[in-house]
Amino acid sequence: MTLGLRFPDEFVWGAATAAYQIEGATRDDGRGPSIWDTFSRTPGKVFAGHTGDVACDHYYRYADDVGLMADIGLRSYRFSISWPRVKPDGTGPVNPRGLDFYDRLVDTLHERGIDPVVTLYHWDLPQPLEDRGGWTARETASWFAEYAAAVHQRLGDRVRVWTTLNEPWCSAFLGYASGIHAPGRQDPAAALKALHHLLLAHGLAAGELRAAGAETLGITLNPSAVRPADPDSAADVEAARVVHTLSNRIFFDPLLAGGYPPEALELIESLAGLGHIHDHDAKTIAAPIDVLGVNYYAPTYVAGRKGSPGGGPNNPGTEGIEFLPPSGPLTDMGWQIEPAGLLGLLEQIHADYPGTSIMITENGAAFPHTGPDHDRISYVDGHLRAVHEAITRGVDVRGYFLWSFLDNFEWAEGYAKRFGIVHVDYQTQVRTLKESAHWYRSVIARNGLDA
Ligand code: GBH
Repeated sequence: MTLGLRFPDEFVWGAATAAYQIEGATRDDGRGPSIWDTFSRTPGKVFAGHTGDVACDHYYRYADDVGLMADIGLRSYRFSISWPRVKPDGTGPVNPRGLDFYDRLVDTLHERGIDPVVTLYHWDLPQPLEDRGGWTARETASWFAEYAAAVHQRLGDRVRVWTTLNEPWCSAFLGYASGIHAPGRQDPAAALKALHHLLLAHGLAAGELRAAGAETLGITLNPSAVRPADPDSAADVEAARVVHTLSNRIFFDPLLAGGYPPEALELIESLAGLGHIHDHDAKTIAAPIDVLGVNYYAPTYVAGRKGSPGGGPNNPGTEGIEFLPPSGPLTDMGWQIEPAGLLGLLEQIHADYPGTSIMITENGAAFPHTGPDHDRISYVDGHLRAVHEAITRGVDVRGYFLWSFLDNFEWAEGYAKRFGIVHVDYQTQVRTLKESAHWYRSVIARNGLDA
């Protein structure tokens, strides 16, 4: 018998969710409206007009859900806090009943021996703040830091790991450039201002959390694994470098290397000016972090092609670069399945930002709920092998959070796409462990995979 692939003893095995995607109870206990409540009610924005009003009803079923997590053997659970539950107006007084929910959740997790990992912002901006400019307004960054401090004050004695934002690329570009996510604005200048204010929000909140004694601090990004269509073509390699700079380094460098790369700054200046970037922001944004959260789903292939319109509104500055359509095996989202993309990305972060500790804060796949769950198992198995290989090559990867614990509200796709290892029947709210949940339990139990 062979031992197979074993992960480090301290490796953290978890699963992840986000507030608006699972909680429901959007009008209960004093919660205010978020931009996703508004957006999901806007005709044509979300598949079949689905909303998060009920979602998985996790707000009321959290205790049973934590029981299922314990059945699966999760050591850690990554969830997000709903800003509009904690501060219904976004700023101003705390709504204690909103915090009570997370208090109960955290206590229940501890009772089952599951370590909570908190994300402070997973896209549900309080609508009153969007009405005041949303992420295009500098004040939003300060309000976020105040909210973060309020959450830490209540939960800081029981939560060790804190991350500020989930995927600010999505908040900025999907929210304000292409508009496929809330608030649905389509203005490249607004997107680049939002990007800066999101980074600033992270930095200010990191300062608050550190001062309050947070043990482990970080942020979660969704870096693109950008690959040249033809690695032997100089034009394609250059195209990959440009996209890596404008969609990845535009986040990595301010956070980890003290400032925007010059090419990114040129793009920002040409589209939005530089008036929104203040002298001390670079220092604030570069507040030291303990862990970088990486979410990875699929690679991005690009080619240098003169005359190509580029990657569309989510990728300003990429004229002359073609974004290739996904090919080979795809998930139900139409995303290309390629674990090597994750390995390459991890090695690149390790090489360019040495000493960075990484957690895979999301990885997983949507597949329809028909027949066996082999596709999801094979997706996760393949990506775990990539993570293991990265660790073998010296990358400091501390843990893996499977997206997602439950089937849930998949943003613009509504409930049509199922990422869960636990099936949710939305008519009855009955949960059923999928084959992938049983498989994941055995992975966790033996801290690794068969050879
Ligand atoms: C994550 O987003 C989210 O954090 C999570 O809430 C969500 O449920 C999960 O993944 C599954 O979607 O064609 O321009 O959109 C992933 C977001 C989706 C961002 C794919 C990049 C491709 C570029 N990513 N997207 S674009």
